Amino acid sequence: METSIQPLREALRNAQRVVVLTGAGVSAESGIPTFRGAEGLWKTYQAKDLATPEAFVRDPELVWEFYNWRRALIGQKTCNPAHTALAQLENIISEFTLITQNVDGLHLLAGSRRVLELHGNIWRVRCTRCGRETMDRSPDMGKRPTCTVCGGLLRPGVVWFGESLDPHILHQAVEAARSCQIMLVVGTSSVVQPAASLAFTAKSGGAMLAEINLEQTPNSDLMDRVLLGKAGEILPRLVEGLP
Ligand code: BV8
Ligand code: ZN
Repeated sequence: METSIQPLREALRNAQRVVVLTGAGVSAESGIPTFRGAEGLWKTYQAKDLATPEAFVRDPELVWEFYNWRRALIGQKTCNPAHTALAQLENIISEFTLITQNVDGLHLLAGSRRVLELHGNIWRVRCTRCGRETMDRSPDMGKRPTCTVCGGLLRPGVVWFGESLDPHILHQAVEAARSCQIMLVVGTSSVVQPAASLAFTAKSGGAMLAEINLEQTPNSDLMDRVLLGKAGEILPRLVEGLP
């Protein structure tokens, strides 16, 4: 397993089709808590009580309290050098796709254009009665926000555990993974499906895989290169000097 940055930079220099798959670690240096790990959200809160459709049916006010808290937090944060480096990388690769599990919208804020938000976006809300979706950046949506069209209860526009991903977005992600030459897997614990299996899709399509993370993950063995460290330090160094 190769651990130096230079061979990966050289490979990127010669690549036409690159996919980057990101997770919460990319936003950690912006001050947004990750989900797993010592200080992860799921250490303090139970995913099944807050991020499942059953939880929302049982106690929508509790679920909204959790999302309002995260909205207020994320609303005060901005992109970090990892997001910026990925936006720069897109400018020098002819076919570039950024697949993110993050719901914070920071890749778009940093200027990334082709972004597939696999798990939705925390600023999106959807009516549980008429299905209407809107963007709403209020930090506090209240305890029981309702649809302005039909009065139905609104829910966060994110994908919860046990829910299917948007098939159109997932299809694009799978196609990009299948046909890429290089996949960078950055700041994800690689345990949530189907996102984690996109690395297998890329590998079986012949791509070179590289992981950037503070630590090894269940997918590390699949990688051609593993760069251990902070995304906000490694990615700017990687992109520096390209093309
Ligand atoms: C689905 C909501 C079909 C949004 C989230 C058994 C086998 C296979 C699958 C399953 C299974 N049991 C259950 C499932 C399905 C389940 C799943 O995968 N569960 C796992 C946990 C076992 N998946 C689903 O339910 C998905 N849907 O499969 O549909 C279906 C339909 C019906 C019934 C069954 C199946 C839907 C998944 C969506 C879940 N939504 N959250 C929100 O409010 O945010 S998940 C949550 O985890 C977040 O969305 C997040 O995006 C996602 C992934 O987490 P990561 O981003 O990887 O973050 P994590 O904290 O884990 O890791 C951070 C990493 O960063 C660490 O590795 C750390 O070392 C690193 N790091 C930290 N700092 C830095 C860093 N790296 C670099 N630099 C740093 N500075
Ligand atoms: Zn409605």
